[in-house]
Amino acid sequence: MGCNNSKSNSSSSSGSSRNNKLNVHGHGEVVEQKVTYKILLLGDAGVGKTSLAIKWVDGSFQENYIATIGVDFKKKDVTIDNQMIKLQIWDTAGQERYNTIQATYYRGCAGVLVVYDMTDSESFQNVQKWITNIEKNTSPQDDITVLLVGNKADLADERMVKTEEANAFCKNTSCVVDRVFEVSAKSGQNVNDAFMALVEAIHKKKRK
Ligand SMILES: Nc1nc2c(ncn2[C@@H]2O[C@H](COP(=O)(O)OP(=O)(O)O)[C@@H](O)[C@H]2O)c(=O)[nH]1
Ligand SMILES: [Mg+2]
Repeated sequence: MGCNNSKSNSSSSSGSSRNNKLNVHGHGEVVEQKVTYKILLLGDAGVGKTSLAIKWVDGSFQENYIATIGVDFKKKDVTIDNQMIKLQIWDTAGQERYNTIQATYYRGCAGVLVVYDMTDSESFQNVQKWITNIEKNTSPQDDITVLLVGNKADLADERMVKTEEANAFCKNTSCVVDRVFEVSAKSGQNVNDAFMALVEAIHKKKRK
């Protein structure tokens, strides 16, 4: 069992790198305390992981591409409670079978967005397999935070996965934030909210 219940009080410094040395200038003013969180995007091929990363970081969307961020990651800075947080967003280019993601990939990871396509019920059924993979390849000390994301909300007429069904899954699965975020990488709807909810949930734990 690789992740702690999100309601637990355990804290850990893994999954983040924190520069605890405050930069105190001559006047005793605290300038900056750097925090970096590594975030992974997991989920079946075609659910829109790459599209979500590109939408959030670059603000763009493409209808048709074999999109990969590649072996590299995207960077984005956000601010929570006046704290600047550096994010590394890792995508799983062409490794979208849950049994091919190995422990090394999770090293230093603070949080995961597990994405399904709400117009594809199989991608939702496979969410449990992604969670199992996370649990198998991480330890409770890693204290990884998981947020469930249902993508392609713009295709409302083709919806196959109910919101209540996804919320019930979240409530019954430890280490997953207790509600689903339904988003669209195409329209941008809720994309920022979903990423920020994950970062805030990670930050809340790490700060303890
Ligand atoms: N309608 C719609 N299509 C999307 C959305 N997100 C991604 N797509 C499309 O779904 C396909 C797969 O997206 P991609 O980001 O490559 O999925 P990945 O394999 O999970 O990285 C592409 O054709 C995207 O244009 C969305 O929110 N709405
Ligand atoms: Mg991709």
